[in-house]
Amino acid sequence: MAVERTLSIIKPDAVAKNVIGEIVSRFEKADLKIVAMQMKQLSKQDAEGFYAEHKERPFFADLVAFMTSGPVVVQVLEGENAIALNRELMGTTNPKEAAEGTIRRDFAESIDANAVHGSDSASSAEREIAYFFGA
Ligand code: IDP
Repeated sequence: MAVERTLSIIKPDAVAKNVIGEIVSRFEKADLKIVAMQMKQLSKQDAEGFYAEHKERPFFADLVAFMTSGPVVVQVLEGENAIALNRELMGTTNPKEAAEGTIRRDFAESIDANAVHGSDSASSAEREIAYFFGA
């Protein structure tokens, strides 16, 4: 398996709940290394650009409002199979359907406030890492 990098965001709901450390600890216990990390208040423009692929979806305005409602923690995770591994640790988009022991099952309330973001493919990871951290 290849060593990959993926972009993770701890979303405003999880930051507000004081579980940054618990979430980061799950990444570390799964052998993902935090190779970059930044706490950031996203602007409307930051959030709209990041989620541009969803701009025609009915939930886009709510998603942008939520992502700018408080600080987030943006990280680059590195490790074997990091993209799929992070998605596995996160659980499904809707926390009510997420498997036991996943981050979303344990820390998220709803499909809008679902604790974490993780790149879903190698091409998204590349674009998303560059979006926040440059080359
Ligand atoms: P993902 O975060 O699990 O990759 P995506 O389909 O890429 O899910 O959607 C991005 C984000 O948009 C989700 O994490 C969630 O916060 C929000 N979202 C997705 N689908 C819905 C929906 O049907 N209603 C409200 N928010 C949604």
